[in-house]
Order: sequence, then C-alpha cells, then structure tokens
Amino acid sequence: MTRVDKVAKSIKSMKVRGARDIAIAAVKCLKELVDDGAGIKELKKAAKMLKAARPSAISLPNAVNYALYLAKKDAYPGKTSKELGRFLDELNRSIEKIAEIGARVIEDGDTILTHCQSDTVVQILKKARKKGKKIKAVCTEARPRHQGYITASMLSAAKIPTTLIIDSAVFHMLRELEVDKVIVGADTVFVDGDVVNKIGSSQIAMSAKKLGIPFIVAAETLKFSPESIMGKMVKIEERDPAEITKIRGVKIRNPAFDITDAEYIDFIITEEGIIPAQEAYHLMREKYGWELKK
Ligand code: RI2
Repeated sequence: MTRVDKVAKSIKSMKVRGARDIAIAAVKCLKELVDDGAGIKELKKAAKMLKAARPSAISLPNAVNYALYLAKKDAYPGKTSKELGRFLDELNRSIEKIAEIGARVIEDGDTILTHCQSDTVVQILKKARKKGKKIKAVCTEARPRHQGYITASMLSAAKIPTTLIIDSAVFHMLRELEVDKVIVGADTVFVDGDVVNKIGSSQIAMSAKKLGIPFIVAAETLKFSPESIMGKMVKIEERDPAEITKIRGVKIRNPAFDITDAEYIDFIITEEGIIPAQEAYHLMREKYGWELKK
C-alpha cells in the first residue's frame, strides 16, 4: 500500500478525523511526495485520492487544491516544499487565533454545550479556562462513533467540570443544566451561512433557538466553501450502517453530517474575527478573492 493509500484510508476510516486534521494529513502527505521529487502528474493523482476520502468537509479539497496550486506555481525546486510548510504552519496558527477570539466570547461562569469533537471548540474552551474563566462543559456523546467521549476527556483533563449526555437528552439538559451557550465546530460553511457539521447539530441549533440560547460555530476560513457561491454543495456522507447496529430485515441509515440553517446560527468565530453567518459570502470573497474555484 502506498503512502497516499495509507493516508486516504486513515481519513476514510476516521483513524484521522476532524475537518482540520484531515486537511493537515492530506497536505503533509503531498509535501512528503514533493520532498521525494514527485512531479505534478503524480501529485494530481494523489490529490484525487485524498479528496475522495471524505466528501463533507470542504477543508479537505480546499487544502489539497491549494497545495496543488502551490506545486503548479513551483518557481524552483524546494520552493513548493517551503510553501507547503508555511501553509501547514498557517493551519496550525489559525486554531490559536480562533481560540484567542473565541475565549473572549465566553463569560466567567458560563456553561457551554458542545457536540461531537472539534479541536477548534476544545481550544476555545481551554483558552477561556486558562484566562481564569470558571466554565463548565456539557458534551454530547455524538453517536454512533462517540467522538464526544474524546471532547469530554480533553475538557476534563483541562480541569473544566464536564458532564457527558446522550444526544437525545440535549433539549432537556439545555434547560436542566442552564446552558448559557452552545459552541460547535464545522466541516463546511456555505455561501449563505448554512453550516455542515456532525449529525444532530441542526436539531441542537433549533433547540437552542427555542430556548433563547446562543448557537455559535467555530470554523477557520479553510472550512468555507467558495464553490458554493457557484451552487456547488458538498455531499452529506453516509457511513457504514454497521457503525450503528445490524437488525435482520431492517434498513439502517447512517448520515454523518447535517446542515444547520444560518437563521439558527448566532455567529461564526473565524481566525479573521467574528461574523454573522449571513456574512460568509463577504469573508469568502475577501479570503479567496474574486477568482472562484472551478
Ligand atoms: P475540527 C468533525 O467531523 C465534527 O463534525 C467536527 O465538528 C468537525 O469535524 C470539525 O472538527 P468528524 O471528523 O476541525 O468527527 O474543529 O466526522 O477539529
């Protein structure tokens, strides 16, 4: 199995997961190929395989397309590798910037509900704690892969009092635990501010709206989809039903993501600052320029 096969498999199997981490894994793989002297033809083949690994996080194709763009520009041997190294540093720095900005949004004494496992959200909560804010966390388990267990362990290890709940307990526990804010990550942000995130996010957003609790998304611009300006949407990944269970004679559906309408999102925290969800178009235009991806 080639290096690219291995990385694509690790993304598809969710051994490597999280919208940023899968993008970083793919760019690192392409950088290794460049360092081994791979030409543009081999890079394009690798890019196609990596992008196909998971369909719902635009961060993956955005990062891979940008890496290919740098490779095509290659002015002299070694430049691409340096530029890819800089891109990886930028990806890592963006989470630091979002954590800094996001921590300011969190108030001392807040109880925050999270969904699934987002490194972006975890960093925001840890930063707020580091700044001395006494916060509590309520984590959903995020069936069927239970990524919420990772979030709960990470936040508890950061000395944030943490409660784990089952996904279907959200509406009840928003009230019971007097949750002040909901903060979730994102896999894709569309031009109209609608957000693709772990399945169940849309129901949590509607529950929060009903109870007057702010629903906040934390996503760097890598997760914004310029192609959606041209109407190109991402596919909602359906995973193996066996991840849920097997019942003879029963069809089982296992969508891994859903779409939360912008109207249910109070604002989006990005590394460029906080924007209303409906401002996604202007941020994309600034960040990606008028040159829309084909
Ligand atoms: P960060 C995850 O998907 C969750 O939907 C999470 O909110 C999103 O990626 C963003 O994660 P999965 O990989 O980039 O668990 O914030 O299917 O870490």
